[in-house]
Amino acid sequence: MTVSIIKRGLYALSLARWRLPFDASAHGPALDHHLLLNLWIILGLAALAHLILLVGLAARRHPEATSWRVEYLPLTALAVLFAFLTIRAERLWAAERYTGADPAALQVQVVGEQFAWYFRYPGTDAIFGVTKPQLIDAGAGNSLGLDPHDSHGVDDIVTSELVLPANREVDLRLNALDVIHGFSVPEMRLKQNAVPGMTIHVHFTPKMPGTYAILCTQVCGLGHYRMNANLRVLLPEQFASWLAEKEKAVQR
Ligand SMILES: [Cu+2]
Repeated sequence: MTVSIIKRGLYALSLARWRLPFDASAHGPALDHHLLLNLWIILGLAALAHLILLVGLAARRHPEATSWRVEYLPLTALAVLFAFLTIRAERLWAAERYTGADPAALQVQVVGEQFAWYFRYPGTDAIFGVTKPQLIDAGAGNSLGLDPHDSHGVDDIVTSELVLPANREVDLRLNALDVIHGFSVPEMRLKQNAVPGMTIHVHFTPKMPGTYAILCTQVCGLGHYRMNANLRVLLPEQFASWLAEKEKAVQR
């Protein structure tokens, strides 16, 4: 007990808690690099601005000596710099995560509902079955409202944990049943709202096997604090046997 309090205290005082979370996705390092580049540039500019301020305070005033260059050249340089950073960020995040998913990517539906996450795999036919809001009955084990008469839906697998294979692209489709929820996995550098009435695709490739926390980052109601789940990244062969077992259970 005392040891853990001391450990926590040391952690709170150390620099480690300021570091980014562990990076377990293929696209993460490029995003982290860009984020740190932004922070270093801002730090440099903040220092420079204070230096200019101090020099300006100390120097004598010569209003007639100021040139338009003093004002407009730094302004232009800053505009170009921020445009570069913004376009690069847009390419790294918006362009790469939302479009251009591999057609062979693993398809998984992620559904947020007060206050749980559900994950659906399309099963052996690789096609998601039809869902109907009027069929939703969590008590009867049909949290997503799967239509029992739809042949594509009978092999669908619904789980409360997200299980994925390492090194294979995953195409997530995000939905919400009631209010806006925020699907977030810090170690996978993923964060996207799930919005009622919309299907939002996000694709990524997990690299490191392990267990990671899935959080809800929108205050979605009184039980928001307990709206979490696990992402388990397995080796491809472990994932294949996990999926086969789930498929067998569904067909029974
Ligand atoms: Cu939520």
